[in-house]
Amino acid sequence: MNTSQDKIYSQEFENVGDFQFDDKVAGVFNDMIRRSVPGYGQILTTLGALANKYVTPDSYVYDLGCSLGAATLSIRRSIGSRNCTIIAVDNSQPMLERCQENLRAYVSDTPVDLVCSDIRDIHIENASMVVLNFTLQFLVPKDREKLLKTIYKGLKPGGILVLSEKLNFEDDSIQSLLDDLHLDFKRANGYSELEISQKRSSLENVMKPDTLKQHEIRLKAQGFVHFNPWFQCFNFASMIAIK
Ligand code: GEK
Repeated sequence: MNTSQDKIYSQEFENVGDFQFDDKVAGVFNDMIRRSVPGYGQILTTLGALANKYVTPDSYVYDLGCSLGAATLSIRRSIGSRNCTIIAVDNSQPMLERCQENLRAYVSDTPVDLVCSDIRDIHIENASMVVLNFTLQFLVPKDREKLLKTIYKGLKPGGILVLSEKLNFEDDSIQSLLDDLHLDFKRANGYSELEISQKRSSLENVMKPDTLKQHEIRLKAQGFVHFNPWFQCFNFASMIAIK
């Protein structure tokens, strides 16, 4: 996968606009997400392990907000031949073009349908696994419940949703401690103070994290029987919800 270094916010901008998944971001995304999201590699590996346990023959797997296809690739590698199709969706054309190239680089018996669409417009059916790997947080909060309802309906009984998100915390001391640890993680990965603060401003209007409690309440309200985070590092978590 392309590993061009993310230097997008290294020069000072007069006006930092809202973050967009445009061509510039797509070109450095692999580097950006690995240096910004603690545990990203671990989460990808575990998505494969979960797929191996939960993906049933003749079903669909949905990767919603697939970006460059990292989750899809991990799942596809792990499930072998199960007569399944992975439906990978993103509304950024530059991401999908690169995703297509990444998928072409490997052979597999599992077809991937790449769909350029808003994930709010996707019909979900006969799904044994749905992945929202750091995507739900980019929807306006009022649309999150509706998408989770659609996912719940489209999952087969026993099917799994894996939801990875940045988290907010009710406790201000915990919030500021975990924010600080995350900032140190970014510094240790070579981001300057300027890059960190400009990226933060660009995400302010675009990404609104929920608390773990909000996730749990909303998922259970849709009918999910089992819920638990399986991973947390600082203010990032990955949760499982099983129908
Ligand atoms: C990974 N899952 O590497 N409809 C479709 N796509 C959307 C929407 C929307 N409404 N909103 C955002 N996206 C990936 C990483 S990145 C996370 C996911 C991050 C897409 C957006 O274009 C981008 O590709 C992705 O969701 C979010 O495992 O950048 O922190």
